[in-house]
Amino acid sequence: MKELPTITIASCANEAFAPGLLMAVLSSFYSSSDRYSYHYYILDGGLSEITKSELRKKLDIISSRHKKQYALDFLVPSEQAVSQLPRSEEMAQNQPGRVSSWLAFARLMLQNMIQGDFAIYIDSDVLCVGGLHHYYEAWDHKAALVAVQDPMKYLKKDRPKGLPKLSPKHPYFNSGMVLMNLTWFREYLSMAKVVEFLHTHPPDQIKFHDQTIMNNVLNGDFILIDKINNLVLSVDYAAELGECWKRSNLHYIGRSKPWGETHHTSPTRILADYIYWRAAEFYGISGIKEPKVNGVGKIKAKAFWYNLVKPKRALVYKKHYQMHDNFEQYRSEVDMHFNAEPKI
Ligand SMILES: [Mn+2]
Repeated sequence: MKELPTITIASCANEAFAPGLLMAVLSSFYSSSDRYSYHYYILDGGLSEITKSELRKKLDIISSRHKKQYALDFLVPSEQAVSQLPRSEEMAQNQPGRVSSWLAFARLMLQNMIQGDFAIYIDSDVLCVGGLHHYYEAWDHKAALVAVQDPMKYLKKDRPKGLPKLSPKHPYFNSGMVLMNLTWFREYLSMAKVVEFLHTHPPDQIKFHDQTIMNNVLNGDFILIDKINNLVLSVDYAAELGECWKRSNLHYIGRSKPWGETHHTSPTRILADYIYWRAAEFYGISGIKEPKVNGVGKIKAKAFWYNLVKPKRALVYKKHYQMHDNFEQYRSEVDMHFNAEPKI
């Protein structure tokens, strides 16, 4: 086979996130350009052998059907590396419901776990339709990071007290899908620096773990790419899904995940959850229920009231209820997309 440039992709999960990991890895491999080969590193937070072999088996299917090349390795951080980080109980106290162990720092630990000068890190709550190669193609081989602006938009909203004031327009990125320049990290944001950051700021000032740390060290100095590359499913960004989902990588932020036992689709996630469910069927990932939604009345009421006080905000809700009103059409587009080829 021809030698292709290799793109390194890393992710991390425990067994509770197994369906999400399967989706993230399989959909990223399937959707990313065949001009590259892909080397996956999975930081293993306690995955079962079944999950690991299922992942390999399905990557093999995609690889042989679509003539794509990949490698897959599972990694576990050393006890020494884990022991430097705050204990899970400490973190759980400040951030109830969030991932609270070394898993939260996985992308920062990567610099010491793999060779090479860069990696695209993806959370295990994403579904790629647009592919990840855009991150690589946007990178100049110098910048510390390539990322998408978070719906929160500006760094001042997640700036720990005591750090120098910044101009209000410094962009803030979402760390769920990022290209990391590992050489830069080894030099300027090593694990020793991460630990120092954790010790010099009170835990309640580090609202989003690694995302807070990376943003506040980088101070806006990174390459921003279009938000479709990491379409964070906030109410605002999700309103645009109807037009852009086929080019997007969807990011299912929030506590309730599409594979969760108690997951209920909210009215602003109907299309996103429908895409996830259909994709799960395509990739043969079990445990995801078909989304059912009601509550479109609530969206219409919000659109009405916002129209009186905040007309710009009203537009977001208007887009959402139009998505409901045209749902049959969207549904058939999604069905067509995932029916175009035999299931994995
Ligand atoms: Mn995430």
